[in-house]
Amino acid sequence: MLRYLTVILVNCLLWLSIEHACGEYFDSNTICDCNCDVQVDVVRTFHQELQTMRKREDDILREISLVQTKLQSVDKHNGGGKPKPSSCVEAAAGSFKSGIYNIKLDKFSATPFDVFCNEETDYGGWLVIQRRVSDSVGFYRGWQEYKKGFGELAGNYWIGLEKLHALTSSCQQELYIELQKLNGDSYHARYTEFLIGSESEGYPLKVLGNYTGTAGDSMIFHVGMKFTTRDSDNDNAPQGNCAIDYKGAWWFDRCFTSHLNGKRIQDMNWNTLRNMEALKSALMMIRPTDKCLRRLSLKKDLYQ
Ligand SMILES: [Ca+2]
Repeated sequence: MLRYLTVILVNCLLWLSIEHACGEYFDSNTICDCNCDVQVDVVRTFHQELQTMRKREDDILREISLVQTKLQSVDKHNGGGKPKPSSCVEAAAGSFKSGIYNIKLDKFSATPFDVFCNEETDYGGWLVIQRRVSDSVGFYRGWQEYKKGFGELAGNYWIGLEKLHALTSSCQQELYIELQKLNGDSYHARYTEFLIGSESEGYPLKVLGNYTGTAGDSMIFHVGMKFTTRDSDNDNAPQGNCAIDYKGAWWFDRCFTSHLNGKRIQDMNWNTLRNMEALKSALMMIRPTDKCLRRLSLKKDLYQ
């Protein structure tokens, strides 16, 4: 269309110029008394200008095509124009159903990964970081496995310290722990903040926030402690390694008031619930705080 309009415009200008060179009126009944050399020059000049304009038109069309390709690439990278969710609040926003969702965390990797989102507890949006429901998966493991994560997303599961660090340090999170006793009674412990440091720091429990709940606060004792596994002793016990002594891995001090990563279900402890009383199940979940949600909301606005 642009090329067609350009040709019409140039032809009109050419016609007017010839008309001007030949006198005020130029029709079949008028004898041309103009200088033919001038007429030829005018035609040549406009022909050259026409060629120049066509070249510019081609250049512009090429640039438009390039920009369109780049925009399509950006759309593809962002999953069809929408940014990939970075939390369960965003991922399960449309369905409100618990299950496995795909999220992306720039701080962790350019590749998205699956997480289990819980939509049952307190209006949902919780991301499961640890779950114990049976002894089908052993939790007495070394540093690399605790770093990477293990188990099954919908079953016995440990998300991995590297993801936990990325999740909690990218945007402020709260922590929800649900515990069940052998008799079936359920209890919970909730903390307004939860922040895990980096591997170079020893994945410490840096921030926990304020406690509310029914299980009692058995986690506060561990704030500031690095993570300890059977092959990486970062605890405060001068003799030995708490992870070996209690067959698990945790933010051990000397050694614990809570320990939910015991080898078997019966090795788990939450002392304020009742010291050394066996538990039936455990569930640890994180969710963006209001402060984080405001940031996510701002980020979403930028994409719209
Ligand atoms: Ca030690």
